[in-house]
Amino acid sequence: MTQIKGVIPAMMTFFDKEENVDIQCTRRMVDFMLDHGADGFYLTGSTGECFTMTAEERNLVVDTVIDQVKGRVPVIVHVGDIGTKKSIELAKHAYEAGADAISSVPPFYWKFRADDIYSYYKDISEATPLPMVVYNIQLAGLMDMGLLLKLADLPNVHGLKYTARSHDEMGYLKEKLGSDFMIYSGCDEMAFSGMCAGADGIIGSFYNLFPDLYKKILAKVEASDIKGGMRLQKIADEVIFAALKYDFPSVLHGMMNWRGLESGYSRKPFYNYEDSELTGLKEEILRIKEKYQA
Ligand code: NGF
Repeated sequence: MTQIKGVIPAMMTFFDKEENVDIQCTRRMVDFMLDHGADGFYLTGSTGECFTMTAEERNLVVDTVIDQVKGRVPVIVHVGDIGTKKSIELAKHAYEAGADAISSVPPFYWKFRADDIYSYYKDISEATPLPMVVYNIQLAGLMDMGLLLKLADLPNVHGLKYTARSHDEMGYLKEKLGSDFMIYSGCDEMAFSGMCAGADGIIGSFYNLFPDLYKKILAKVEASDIKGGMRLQKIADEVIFAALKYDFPSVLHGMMNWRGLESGYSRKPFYNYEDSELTGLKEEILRIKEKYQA
């Protein structure tokens, strides 16, 4: 697979007030993130509120972003859904639209057996020539190490997005699967640790907001500057912990607005904040800024 590395925002979906995908806003956000160092995009994942969207809407986001990116960075499209047939259709669209890779969470809600999950990934990854990035949310406990290794053996599976607060397994998998197999750390609070454990890149929600800060964290890893990297991660974490006291991902829209952007809305049932409801968060972030400037 093309070596897709670095800071990859799990892109939010930007809706207008009537809950339609806001195409102009999406284009502006692509440019904002690219101007601030994004190395790629991960579309229509959970941060992108994909499970509230129709296939047509997901495809519209994919088409819009790919058109706006114009090949400047790679685009990974999350095609996960509960039905294999639905995911295959999304994957085929991603391929035709010019995506660089696809990705998927395992099927969820019902209790699927490991063999069902294996077949799900096999069927989707065989449906297009695109490389597949398996998306493991460790907390969900749907896939164990044995299954992940079996999936990594599938011809089109070339990557793993690994969202966890510990990186022992992830580091082991990187070592075992080799340099051509891309591993992405998916927990923004643990980006520094994930990169130190051998990840090739980071995919996450807060990179919509400040990819620039995370570029600096990755540079610290590259320079083996442990103290510097930890300090920057601590700043990010304080902001993230403050933000996570609010409804997520809708709070991200409010925070993006503070970067001088009109970043649209989340879709119901996600709650949309009035700016006045976020005053406490804004003050907390200012305090964090002052603390670290001192
Ligand atoms: O939202 C989750 C839940 N994780 C995201 C990210 O891994 C999701 C993470 O950035 C993602 O990439 C996607 O949109 O599919 C968190 O929001 C962040 O670390 C704050 O906890 O696992």
